[in-house]
Amino acid sequence: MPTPRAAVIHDLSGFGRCSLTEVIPILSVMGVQCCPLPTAFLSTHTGGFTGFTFLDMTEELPKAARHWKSLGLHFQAIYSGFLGSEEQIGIVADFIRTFRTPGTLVVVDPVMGDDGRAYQTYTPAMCAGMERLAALADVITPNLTEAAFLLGRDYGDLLDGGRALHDEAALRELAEALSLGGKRSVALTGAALSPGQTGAMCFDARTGRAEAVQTTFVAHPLHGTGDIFASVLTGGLMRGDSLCRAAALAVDFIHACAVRTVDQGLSLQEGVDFEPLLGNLLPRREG
Ligand code: PXL
Repeated sequence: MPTPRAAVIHDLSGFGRCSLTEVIPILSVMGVQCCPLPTAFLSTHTGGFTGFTFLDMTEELPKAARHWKSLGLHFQAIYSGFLGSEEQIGIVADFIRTFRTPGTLVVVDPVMGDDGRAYQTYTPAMCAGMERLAALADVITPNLTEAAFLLGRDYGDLLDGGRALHDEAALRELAEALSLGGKRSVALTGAALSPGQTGAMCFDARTGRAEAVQTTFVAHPLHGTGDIFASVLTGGLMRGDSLCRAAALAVDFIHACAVRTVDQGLSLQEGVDFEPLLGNLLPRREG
């Protein structure tokens, strides 16, 4: 079988483990060839750092896409995450329209913020644009903050003052509401059915059903887990796993990485210590 190929549209942050420094190793170990389109180069990620550098790659993206088109490249998946400017919304949307074929899997991780707040480099216009980009996706992977932004709801109201946090029916409704009437699949991250758990609520557009996947919650500040989740999910879907199975693999992997990160005593800035555990994602041997 030829190695499947994915166009991965995320930033490259030099230190702190997120985006392309997670996306590429994870998809590679899962048997996918990654073709990166870096949206920006940063010295570090923006969570818990000040003074980071930021090189906006907006002008390069259409040029690289045109070159790829001239080469006749095809992608089994297009997977986008953190964007560097408002203009990139339209550029990534054009990329999807240009390269999508009937079999292409389009995953949009609508990276915008966490804990009720937008990330430092995200403007309100970018958040509004992300909703339009996400409308093109087969699968989206918002956290609860991004879910609130996509639905145009107040984060506090969405969680019903915290009550919705551990309410399976409320989380199921949220995932369904994000599916645009069942047209796209949703893996809503940070969905906890009880205080000691965490995981995802998955609405699968193929079955029309929502199901939760859960693991034990590791109470430690972690950065870059959303990128790990969406990357493992994309790798799982590309090798034919169902949404729920791919999400369960992602949730279990993040749990193992979180335990290791705590054991190593790493700070929020360092990100999640995932590299020694990449072998957990190797393709399963049948028989
Ligand atoms: O993990 C999301 C993310 C991606 N890229 C950069 C970030 C963040 C979150 O803070 O700062 C640069």
